[in-house]
Parts: sequence; structure tokens; C-alpha cells
Amino acid sequence: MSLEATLYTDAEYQGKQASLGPGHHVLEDNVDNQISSLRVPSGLRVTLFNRDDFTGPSSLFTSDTAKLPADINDRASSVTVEEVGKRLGLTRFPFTFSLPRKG
Ligand SMILES: [Ca+2]
Repeated sequence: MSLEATLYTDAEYQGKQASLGPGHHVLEDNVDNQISSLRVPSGLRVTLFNRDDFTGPSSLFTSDTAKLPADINDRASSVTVEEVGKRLGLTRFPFTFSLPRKG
């Protein structure tokens, strides 16, 4: 199964598009500071960063977004795509078993 998020340079999933799988992505000049909408399939979470080194103001998206908020619209320069399940898989829940006391 390969999940990919799709970024669009225009609102409503229009314009140039780029599909990105899990990983860290620096946006090239042709889409840098242009992203205006994105599709995020279930199971992925996408973080858009204002700067091209995964720093600066950022916004997290976990579902399709037809129009980015003004603070990140046309400003994203790098993108992190994460698999939600994979991330959760790294967590080890500490199970503890205890037997009921008897008499
Ligand atoms: Ca745009």
C-alpha cells in the first residue's frame, strides 16, 4: 500500500500538482510558495512548513483541505508526510497484568 498526499498550487485542487509519499520533501521552485490546497488520504498527516528546512511557522493537515488558511497559503516551502499508523507503531504501550487476589 502506498499512500500519497497531493499538493496543488491553486485552491479547490486545481493548478499544478505534486504527489508526495511519506518522507521529508523540499518544494522545488515551480511549486515553492504556491501551494493552496491539498488532499490527505486517511492514514497520512501532512505538515507544511514556511521555510525550506522544515522550520518556521507550520500547519498540520490530516484531511483534504480545499483552501489553505491564509497564514500558510502560498507560503509552504517544505513538507513532511507521515504515516499515522507507522508513527503509532513506534509507541510501546506498557501493559501490566495483575491477577485478582485470592482469599
Ligand atoms: Ca497558490
